[in-house]
Amino acid sequence: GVLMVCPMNTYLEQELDKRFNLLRYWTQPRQHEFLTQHAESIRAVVGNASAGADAKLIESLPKLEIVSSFSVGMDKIDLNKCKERGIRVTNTPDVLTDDVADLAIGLMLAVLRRICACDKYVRSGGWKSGDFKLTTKFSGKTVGIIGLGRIGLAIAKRAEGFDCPISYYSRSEKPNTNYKYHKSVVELASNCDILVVACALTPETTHIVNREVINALGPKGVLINIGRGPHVDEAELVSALVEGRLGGAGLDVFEKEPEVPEQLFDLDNVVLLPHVGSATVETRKAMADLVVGNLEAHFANKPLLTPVV
Ligand code: 8YV
Repeated sequence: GVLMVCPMNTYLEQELDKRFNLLRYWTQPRQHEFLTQHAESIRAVVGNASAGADAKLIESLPKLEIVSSFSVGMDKIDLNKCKERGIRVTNTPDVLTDDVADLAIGLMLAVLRRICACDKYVRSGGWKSGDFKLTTKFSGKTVGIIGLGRIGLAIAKRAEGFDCPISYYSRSEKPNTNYKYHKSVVELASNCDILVVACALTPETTHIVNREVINALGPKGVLINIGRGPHVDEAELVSALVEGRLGGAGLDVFEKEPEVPEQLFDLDNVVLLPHVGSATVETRKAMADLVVGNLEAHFANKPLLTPVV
């Protein structure tokens, strides 16, 4: 049996249904009893960015062999526990890189050029009566990236097309780039116009954007988060935006999704998206094919397509 922990994608469900005995965890009114009842038959778990396999779930599944995640991020999976138990883990890297990087650039343009506020202005009839205040140029702005992995690099490549100087922070300096390395996030934030979070969420990167970083970015600086909500101290972000200590923000992720701080709703220097970085028809299909392909490979004793553990 394959246990799907929450709803993700209809195509993925269909493909899993065709091949396996698919158990839909979220539809069960009594989840504890359901797990006990199926514990001996569940050999795989399919999770995503909102629910994966924590220690408790793993412990209740003695026959679990593989966790196949419908996401690149693995912060909802207890990787140590999986290693300990010899449980394999797969994710969906590469196929979503373009979409997430595209959206990061979209957020930069949307915040600086006030695309959403302008759209609202037209729809509300404001154009006929008033004049619109000027916005901020994007081309040539310095883009600072936290995490120069697959997604960070794809953002850098795109921003270069807008003549943006690129700088970055990561645990160690990367040998193969000419981008400027900063050895702390505060130093990076002090030296860029737009700061982008593009690293994995781990205990070390939780609240990596804190009050000090936000103040270093400053009243003209813009924060873009396409990573995970907990990368940013959200309460500090909200107060900085409300007090004008930060120039603006483009956010695809939040600390307690789907909850979004309502104080942000009135700010037109902020663009808010419902965690849609990878949400295109093309990419979600490619992600689903990877999830299924990894499970098929595992049960056929073949090498996994995108193994993590
Ligand atoms: C998805 C994501 O939103 O890949 C990730 O880490 O956050 C996204 O691609 C999610 O996993 C789909 O439900």
